[in-house]
Amino acid sequence: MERSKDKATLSAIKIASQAGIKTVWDRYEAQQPQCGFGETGLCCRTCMQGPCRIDPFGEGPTEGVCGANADVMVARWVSRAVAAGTASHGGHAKHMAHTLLLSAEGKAPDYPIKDEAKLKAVAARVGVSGGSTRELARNLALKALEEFSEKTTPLAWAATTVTKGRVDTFLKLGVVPTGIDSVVADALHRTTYGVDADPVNILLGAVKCALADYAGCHLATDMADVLFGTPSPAVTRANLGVMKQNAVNIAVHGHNPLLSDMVAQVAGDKDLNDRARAAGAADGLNVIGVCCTGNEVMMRHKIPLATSSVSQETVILTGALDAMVVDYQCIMPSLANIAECFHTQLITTMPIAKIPKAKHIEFHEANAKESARQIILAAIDAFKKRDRKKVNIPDVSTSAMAGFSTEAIVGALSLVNKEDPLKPLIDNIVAGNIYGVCLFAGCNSVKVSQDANYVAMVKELAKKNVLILATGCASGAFARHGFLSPEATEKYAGPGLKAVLTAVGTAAGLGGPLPLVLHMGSCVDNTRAADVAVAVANKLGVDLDKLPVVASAPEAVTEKAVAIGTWAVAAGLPTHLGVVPPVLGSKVVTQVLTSATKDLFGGYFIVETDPVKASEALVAAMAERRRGLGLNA
Ligand code: BF8
Repeated sequence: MERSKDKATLSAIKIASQAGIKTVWDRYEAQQPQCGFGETGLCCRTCMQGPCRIDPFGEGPTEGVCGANADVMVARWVSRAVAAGTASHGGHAKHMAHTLLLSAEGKAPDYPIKDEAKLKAVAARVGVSGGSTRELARNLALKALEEFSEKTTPLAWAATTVTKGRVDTFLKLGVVPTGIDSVVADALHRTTYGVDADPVNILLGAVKCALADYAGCHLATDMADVLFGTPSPAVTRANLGVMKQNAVNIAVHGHNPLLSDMVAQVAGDKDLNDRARAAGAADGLNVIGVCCTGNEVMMRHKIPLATSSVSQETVILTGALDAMVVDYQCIMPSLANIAECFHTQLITTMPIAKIPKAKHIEFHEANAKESARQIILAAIDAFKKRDRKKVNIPDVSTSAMAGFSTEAIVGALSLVNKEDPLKPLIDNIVAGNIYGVCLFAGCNSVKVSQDANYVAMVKELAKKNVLILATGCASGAFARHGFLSPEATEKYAGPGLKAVLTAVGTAAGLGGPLPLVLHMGSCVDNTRAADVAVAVANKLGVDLDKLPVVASAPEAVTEKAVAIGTWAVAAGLPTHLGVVPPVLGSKVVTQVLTSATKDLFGGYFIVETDPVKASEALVAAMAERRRGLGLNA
């Protein structure tokens, strides 16, 4: 299997193999064959009487030492993965809320409220009031922090952001989350030794937890917009070619814009750029993004996106990266070993995410600019040790337009119809010019040829006039392959979709179409796409499970992706996975996830590794919804 479809990634892999440096692809090969029990979810290590395993072909024991059968083992894995994902998004969101509180109390002067309109809109939505901006921000931060405690009322960030129909469904099924952290704890409790042994009940608990994940993601997005501004479309570039030979290259990698936005801001400082030049970097400082935090600064500061996810090591392999600055989540520990082969300084910044051999510069919100300055000075120091003979930056980059927040999309549509911005979108869905909407989300997996599924599926769906939205590393994949551009619309969109994207793009003053794929941000920003769908559903007076809207994670990897996929299904969306999750060992769990959830929530998982067949399945799901609405299919 070709390791990647991305020329820049392939070039970096070649450098690694010539130098005898092991990358994620080599480590994956070294793991082959991977354990068949684990691959089907039939390995249990919950207690110390194990490990227990069940033969998926029915030979040997059919239950573990405690009596847990295949269904219980697999359901437990799903639930614990969702809980870990929820804890991650929740931790990110809580960090933002604490910083908003510090900002409101005047204890974090580097984080002023940048978007008062968003502050007011979010506060009004969740029922918070306050006189001055600071008072309002303080009350909103306190309300946000309450979302993590045990509550007796539904989470405000879930209940106020979905349709009434969804709330009714969640109430009926007993899956209304009542405290992000307490729901995570509940999921861990019920799946520990000797608690919940009913696989369906465990899975309903997982859904409840996933809905708390949705609230956490939404909260993180709202807080980021309040503190850093709501994104609007901006053109920048993507892929390894954005690194500069004659600059101090600093990569920000991870998730929370609290760190990356500050590094991006401080990198504009004249004194620091002069210091970089004095060290021999004629072009000064060059900040580049990796993974989700790369998406955050791409949208708000036009910081170019170097790469994402599975190819994160390649940025160091160019030999031109002076500092890799990380916060938390999706950061491979291998970065430390790869950095050691070069002059690159790996810098960890968060107390919960240290890596042996990295330099730890703890990031403090109270003096964030000073923390960012220390980080940049460390990068300049590392630059002085750069070995020019090892520099090999692939000359590969593409133009990419990013930053289609919900507000930006509605704003663009309002240029077509000022009184009723959603009308053009709905009219075009009704007329079939837009057949449906597909949100691409999730990661890049070493288990498939990097980006192959994304590239094949976007072409298939675009020619069928499907409007494409993207977040996270999905948007990174599309950026690196040129799909976040008007040229891609000209080349790949079906006639109806092209006409709509051209009409809106022209009205927005672009002089041509909108990009083929609308980049909506990082993984927590999947809730921006949900907001658009909810607004359309409310306007049509139907629930989300009636809309021709689908989701796809063609290369899902992380527990966070499991949490997001689960809430997408609970929100009523047919949701495609292009990598088989470890659930096939249980007929019950497989049946619930791919079929029974359709009766309960309207949404369901479609597992299909072939990208063309996956596209056909998603189009079929949209056709079913269109027929249900009485539209041409
Ligand atoms: O949260 S898409 S590899 S970077 S988990 Fe991670 Fe997956 Fe990328 Fe962002 Ni999302």
